[in-house]
Amino acid sequence: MSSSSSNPATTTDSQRISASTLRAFTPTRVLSESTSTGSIYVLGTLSDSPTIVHLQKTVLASDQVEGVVSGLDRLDVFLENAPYFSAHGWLQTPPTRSADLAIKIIHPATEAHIRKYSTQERYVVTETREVYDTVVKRYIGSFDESRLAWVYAILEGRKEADRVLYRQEGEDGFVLLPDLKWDQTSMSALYLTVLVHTRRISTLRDLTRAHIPLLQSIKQKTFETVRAKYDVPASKLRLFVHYQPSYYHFHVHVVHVDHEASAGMLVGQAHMLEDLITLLELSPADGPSILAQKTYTYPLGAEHGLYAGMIQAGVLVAQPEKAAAAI
Ligand code: G7M
Repeated sequence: MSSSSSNPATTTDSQRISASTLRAFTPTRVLSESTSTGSIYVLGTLSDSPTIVHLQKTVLASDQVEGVVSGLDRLDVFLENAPYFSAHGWLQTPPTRSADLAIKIIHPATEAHIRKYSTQERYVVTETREVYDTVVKRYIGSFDESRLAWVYAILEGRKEADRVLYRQEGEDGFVLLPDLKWDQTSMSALYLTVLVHTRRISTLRDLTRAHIPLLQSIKQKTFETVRAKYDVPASKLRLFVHYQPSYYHFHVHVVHVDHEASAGMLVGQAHMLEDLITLLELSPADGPSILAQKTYTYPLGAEHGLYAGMIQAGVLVAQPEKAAAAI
């Protein structure tokens, strides 16, 4: 993400996005929205490039609550049915006040980004080992490596280096850092990511018994680091792995148990790290692991790169497309 100080509408790789850069953003359409989180993905143009902006109202952290109710600037009550009242409140605006919005920007956004964040029909697919061999493996092989640039930049210490919480070098090593999704304000929304150094594990299907020490080490170091850094005990953490993931480089999600469930935490897509370790332990000493052999059933969006292959293989039946609304 970048911006130019001389021309707010121009961006280069070495500079950053700023409020003035964003004045040149022209929205074109809403890709998707969530009424439960009050967040919205908007597609638009910035410096002639497609750009996705994700807007979400920040949550109040518990240490910010003091004085919020007693110090409101304005209150508009829109429902009065004593003892029930509903209102919109406006906070005062002292200079120290916390941010109103958590904003994520993808600039320039690729067609793959636009598809990923668009509202889409979702289907449940069942992927046997055979479907993996004939459809999924080919898709993973064709996955554009440039989409992993952000992963390699973190692993090589070129990006987000100041955010890294734990780093262990070497083929058996990994990096623990806050996920893009977490702004580090509310502990109950804690969301971290573990990225492994090895490039040999695309998905959990590639895990073997030989990876058990790596997975145990991820677990232990994550527990120790989160306890030391955030004072959150192991018993408050969910460690899980996605199948299908969005990126074919093995990573583990670390999420506070009180985090409201999002699509990526639902049954089907999320696999507890502990369960993966157990299934590897139960796998035969020689030959493919249970994780490599088993059938997986998971949700798949019609905009996902695997959708066409699943239709071709007869795993899914083609559905008519729906048009998106413009702003
Ligand atoms: O398992 P799956 O592939 O769906 O998850 C990828 C995870 O990586 C998501 O939780 C993203 O929020 C996170 N993520 C994606 N990007 C592009 C970044 C990034 O640039 N930095 C960090 N820290 N996390 C990211």
